[in-house]
Amino acid sequence: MNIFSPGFHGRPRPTGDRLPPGQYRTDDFPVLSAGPTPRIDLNSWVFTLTTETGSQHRWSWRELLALPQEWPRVDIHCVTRWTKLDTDWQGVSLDTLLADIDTQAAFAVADCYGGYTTNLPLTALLDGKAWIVHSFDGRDLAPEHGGPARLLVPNLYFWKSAKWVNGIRLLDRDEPGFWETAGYHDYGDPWREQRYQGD
Ligand SMILES: Nc1nc2c(c(=O)[nH]1)N[C@H]1C(S)=C(S)[C@@H](COP(=O)(O)O)O[C@H]1N2
Ligand SMILES: [Mo]
Repeated sequence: MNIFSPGFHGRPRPTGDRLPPGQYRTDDFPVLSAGPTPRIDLNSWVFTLTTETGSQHRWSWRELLALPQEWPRVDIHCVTRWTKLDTDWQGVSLDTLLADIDTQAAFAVADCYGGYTTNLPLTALLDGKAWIVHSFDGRDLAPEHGGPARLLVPNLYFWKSAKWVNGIRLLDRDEPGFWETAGYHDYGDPWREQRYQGD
């Protein structure tokens, strides 16, 4: 089963139309990390979803891989102005992880091994817009790019795609993450050029 990139319809748009304002295209894959790359043993890896009432749902590495897999092909946009087109990933949709979760929350924070955080409205994670990915270009996701697993939210600037993700907290109130606290935009839509608070 192969699931093609949702969100884009019809034949691919010409490259120029796929560059958000102020972005340039690169075929490299730059590494941007605010700290050292954590090394995570797959035997102890765990992903924890915590709802606004404090109930927790956990998946081990084996349990993550046993869930239905998807193969999103998406464009990614870093706030430092590079855009990489047609990146290929494999992972589990947040729709799958959230399917049986009872929540009224409107907000989410992604937590990571190493301590990085980023916030999103819960709607940004639903309806085929976000995945926990563990492979890139047909190979295990490299540690510097967030392996063993990262969040992938291609509709938003790439700082929202938390590397080494180990949990998502669902919250009633918005709670700014690492870059958002430092002045980056709360939502971060590249097509509206929401780079900094106030954009
Ligand atoms: N845990 C964690 N996730 C992170 C970051 C980070 O420093 N730590 N940097 C963010 C930023 S600013 C970007 S642009 C992308 C970079 O991902 P890459 O290094 O795979 O290109 O990861 C995002 N996720
Ligand atoms: Mo970034």
